[in-house]
Amino acid sequence: MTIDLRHPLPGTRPLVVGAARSGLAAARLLRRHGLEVRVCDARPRAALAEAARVLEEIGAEALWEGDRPESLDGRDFVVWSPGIPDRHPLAAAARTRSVPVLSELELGFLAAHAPLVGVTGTNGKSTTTDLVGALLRGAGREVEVCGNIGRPICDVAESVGPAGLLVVEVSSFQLETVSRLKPFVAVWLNLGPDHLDRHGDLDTYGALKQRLFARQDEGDYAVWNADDPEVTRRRVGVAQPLEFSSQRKVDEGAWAQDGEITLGRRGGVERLMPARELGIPGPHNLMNALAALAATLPLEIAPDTLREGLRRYRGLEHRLEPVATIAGVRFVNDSKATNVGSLEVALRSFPSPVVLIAGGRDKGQDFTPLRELARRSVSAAVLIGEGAERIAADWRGVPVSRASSLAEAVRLGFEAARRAPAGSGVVLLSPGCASFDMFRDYEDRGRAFKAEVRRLEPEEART
Ligand code: UMA
Ligand code: ADP
Repeated sequence: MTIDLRHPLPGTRPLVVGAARSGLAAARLLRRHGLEVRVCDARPRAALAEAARVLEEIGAEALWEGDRPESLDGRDFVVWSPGIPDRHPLAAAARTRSVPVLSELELGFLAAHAPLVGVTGTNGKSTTTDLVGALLRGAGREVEVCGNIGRPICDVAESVGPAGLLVVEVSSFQLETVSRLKPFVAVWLNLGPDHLDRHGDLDTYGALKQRLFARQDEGDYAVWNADDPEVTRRRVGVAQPLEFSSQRKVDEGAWAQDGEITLGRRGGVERLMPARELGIPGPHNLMNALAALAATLPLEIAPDTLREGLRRYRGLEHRLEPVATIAGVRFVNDSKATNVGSLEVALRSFPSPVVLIAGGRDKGQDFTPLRELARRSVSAAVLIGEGAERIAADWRGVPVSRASSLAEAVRLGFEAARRAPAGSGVVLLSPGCASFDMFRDYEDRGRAFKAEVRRLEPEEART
């Protein structure tokens, strides 16, 4: 027997692996359909008290310290959490036993009534996903923004009707365990080195991104970055192509030329607005906006509505977010910069050299491609976390110091930036590394940074 969501499931007795946000959302969805759900997690019950309470309440079985192959016994399919690499022994055991493994993302897709707009890439996913959501909402469409952005798709998949849309941020982790995912619109923003500790090399990482497009058909749309050769050389699938570019006109899609954002569709051209009127700053955000526009083309939104939406949209917390100016020093929170590409964008965003706070969980990244840029644009770097030594080694010639906490880094950064000519000092937190060595996640790190900055204010008032 199979249970039919919108699409059939491979069985009735799932094992959900991971009891964090994705696992709990998947368990809730499956229990709503009456399946006999077992959830396992490596951590002990004491560390997951709230999850334990939720699972009890919905009537799911829980196996704590239980991410072991034996947890598969009696199970006919597995729902996988993205944070767990799929080389895990439990996934290997499932494959040996021919038990299908699907990601929480795929389960959400199978349950969804609405078509999906899926956004992937190395950087800009959250901003673009959120912006697509804002543009669609502005057009009066029923929409939920979900996925890797922090809200599991399984929590909202069934709450949007067939005329609405699910706008989903899609990570490479989620794509490790998909085989049926078929978005109506799929967007590939860019590709650069990231998550190499998990995926090994750029080609494996890129091949995972390709899976977003692999099962689309001729009625679907694929949105490609025409300026990123790493994306253009990996175009796959049969969906109708749309492109975006900040350098040249494209046949179908969105581009910027001479500062004008322009749309092209079925031979027609619409000059939308000057790029400088965008509510989010910087060339990278222009690309995000163009990608979002290209993604909305199949949805036939009126140009006036798009214009209004783009002017109003102000971006997300933790992305080059201005925090405060204290004694002439500007503090900027870019905690979401967790890889080399986003760090590069941040360093290029300031006209004069900044004091940079960087470091964190070392994902095996190479910072040498940024050495010359750092020598020009970083007056001093305060390094934190596990990645500190690698950055220091890769950036010979850049003045660096170490801090054992973010609080100390903020203090050292402030002192260094005060030495800059009046009014030009900037302390930028743009770590270029993941946060998990010192913080729960990048949001926790960003909030900690802002709290430390605020602590400087009264001190400053006393001096
Ligand atoms: N666990 C095991 N065995 C292991 C390892 C972990 O049982 O060997 C357990 C852990 O104890 C934990 C659970 O599995 O309880 C881990 O779940 P998870 O890491 O998938 O956490 P979620 O809360 O479900 O968060 C995930 C995404 N996390 C990751 O991909 C690491 C969130 O993206 C996402 O927002 C959320 O699903 C909702 O869709 C975060 C992220 O860092 C923001 N993403 C990466 C990125 O953006 O760079 C890809
Ligand atoms: P993601 O969800 O892919 O991590 P975000 O929108 O959260 O993307 O942005 C993450 C980081 O990358 C931020 O530091 C931001 O300034 C930077 N960034 C945003 N868009 C781009 C882009 N198109 N190219 C490079 N870096 C970007």
